[in-house]
Amino acid sequence: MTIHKKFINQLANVTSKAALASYYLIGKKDKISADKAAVDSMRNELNQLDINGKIVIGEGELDEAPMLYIGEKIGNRNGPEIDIAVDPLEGTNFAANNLPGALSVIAIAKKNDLFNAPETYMQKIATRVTDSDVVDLDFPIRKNIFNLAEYLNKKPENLTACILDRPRHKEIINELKSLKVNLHLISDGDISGALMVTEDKYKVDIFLGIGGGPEGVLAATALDAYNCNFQGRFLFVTDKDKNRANKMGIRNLTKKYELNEIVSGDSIFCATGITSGDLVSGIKVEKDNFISETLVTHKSSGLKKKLIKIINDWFI
Ligand code: VTB
Repeated sequence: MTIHKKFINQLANVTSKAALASYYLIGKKDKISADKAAVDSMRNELNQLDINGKIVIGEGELDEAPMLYIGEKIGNRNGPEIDIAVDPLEGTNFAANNLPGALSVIAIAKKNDLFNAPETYMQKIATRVTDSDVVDLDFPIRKNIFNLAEYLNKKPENLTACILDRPRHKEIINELKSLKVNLHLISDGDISGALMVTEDKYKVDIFLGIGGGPEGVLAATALDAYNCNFQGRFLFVTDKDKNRANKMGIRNLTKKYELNEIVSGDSIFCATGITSGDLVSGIKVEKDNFISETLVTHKSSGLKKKLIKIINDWFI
């Protein structure tokens, strides 16, 4: 089943309004309020859509998140059964500190086509290479870099790798440095990081490292529309993580997931800029209007473009 095109515009409205809701809190040093504003807006807007939706990736489990929690039913029930992944404010630090790259993100697929991801870390790798056996989550870094260099007809020192700047990545970063690979280190926001491999203009050849599992699933949805490659492995470390995985029906806790096991079938992805970043511009104010920019992908129609929307203040 393909997802009707009408949802493209509707979802871009949902993320645009969520982005505007947290835009008012940019630079206020208050991550929680900025997140809450985006969550409230997104939930309100989603509930008006003609869908029979379920949140499969959201703000957490019911006991920790009262809104947009995993399993919450959403929409007015008059429409197709849809699984929804949301990150109403991706990059809470960016928004709170008025830094580039805060986004409001959503992805939808037909019921059961989107992986029901727990709130754990995920080991990830993404490139534009679709041939198998060139880049793999389980290959040593060195092998991935040499294979990728050969495949792209470049030298390792002409490759760029994007990775979250975290102590847990010390070894990977040192290995990349020893191979003379250029680094694009990001402080947060690894949905954008992963999407840097989609187009030449971002000058990133490979994205890798450990980040949020939910962010991995959201990124995979857009990467699928760009025909890029993504692999992910959830990291279930604590007993709580393992129990959650069990409850979700995940039996093999160390499984490496291919992109199409994370998102199968058709999907729509929307990411609206709150503050301007690599991917999209942030909310702009012009006279009485707010202007938003949203990166939209729709797998089945091959759509990959940026939508500009004018949102009137009284709309929210
Ligand atoms: C990433 C990134 C997020 O968390 O998933 C990261 O996309 C992973 O967690 O923007 P740590 O911060 O614990 O490394 C964020 O940076 C914040 O949610």
